[in-house]
Amino acid sequence: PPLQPLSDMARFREVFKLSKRLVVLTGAGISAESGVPTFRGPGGYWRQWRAQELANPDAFSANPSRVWEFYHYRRELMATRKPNAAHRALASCEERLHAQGCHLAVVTQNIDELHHRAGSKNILELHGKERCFLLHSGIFNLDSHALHLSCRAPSPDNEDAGIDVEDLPRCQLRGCGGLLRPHVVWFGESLDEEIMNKVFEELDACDLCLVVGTSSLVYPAAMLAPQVASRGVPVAEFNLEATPATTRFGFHFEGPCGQTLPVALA
Ligand code: BJW
Repeated sequence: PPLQPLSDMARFREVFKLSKRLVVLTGAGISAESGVPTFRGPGGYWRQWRAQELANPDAFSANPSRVWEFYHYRRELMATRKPNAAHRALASCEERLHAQGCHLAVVTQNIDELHHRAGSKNILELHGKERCFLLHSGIFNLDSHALHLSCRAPSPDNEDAGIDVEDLPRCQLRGCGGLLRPHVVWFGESLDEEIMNKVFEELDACDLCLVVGTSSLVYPAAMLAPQVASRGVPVAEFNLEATPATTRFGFHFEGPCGQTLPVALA
């Protein structure tokens, strides 16, 4: 693999024009220009905690109220944010390729649903969905359940509300009453096997892969694009900075992806 990836846009566009199956792997950075904080960037704190300190099952067991407040805050924040030029470039590229009998899949680590709202159709979500809850492997949509937390404002500036565990969102099916949790994949938890199988099918068949706005630090997502590169398929990274995976890729485009991606996929 090249040690110094190319940042030659004209060269990338030649490769892009010949490709028939694209996979675009996205991370929190693609939503940064929409105003959604990334995990490891400067806005990665909520109250005094880093997101990764709350996005794990131990944090939920120890303090379900705090973790619920954190997700409630993010859910409300995401609902007010809009897809940006990078999400839109992917959606219109998918539509264009589809009309030509070609194919584009978005594999996202994000739970913000901004790809859906931009109009992307072929989306595989690795880490779950912000709006759903989970219990006993049943999935509940937010709309169909009263959310007791809605009367509180879990601002980053507030103290912990210390909500009684009985008052947290509960399963309303057949008198179950169990404590619901956000339907997301936390550290130490396995990713959905069915989704991973579809992701591997897409990656095995692709002839071009884009990696957009991810630090490539969190596994197994971080290994996907390097695996594609190791079978000789061109991979292009779009990020504000180099990542631990950059040297594995053929192309690297530095800068806000809301600016670089629309040019790359025009
Ligand atoms: C821009 C930009 C702009 C900004 N334009 N760019 C192998 C080796 C080592 C460890 C492990 C391993 N396998 C498993 C592990 C353990 C663990 C792990 O990876 N730990 C590492 C930290 C070392 N992985 C797991 O536990 C995973 N499960 C698993 O592997 O199961 C099997 C297993 C079980 C038990 C034991 C062992 C194995 C699960 C991982 C789940 C991650 N979940 C979260 C929360 C999801 C829900 C939620 O949103 O709350 O997913 S954590 C968080 O990180 C979230 C993200 O999707 C994920 C990745 O972050 P992402 O998207 O890359 O964001 P950032 O902030 O890190 O980066 C943003 C990037 O954008 C930066 O590079 C910026 O420069 C860039 N950027 N603005 C372009 N405008």
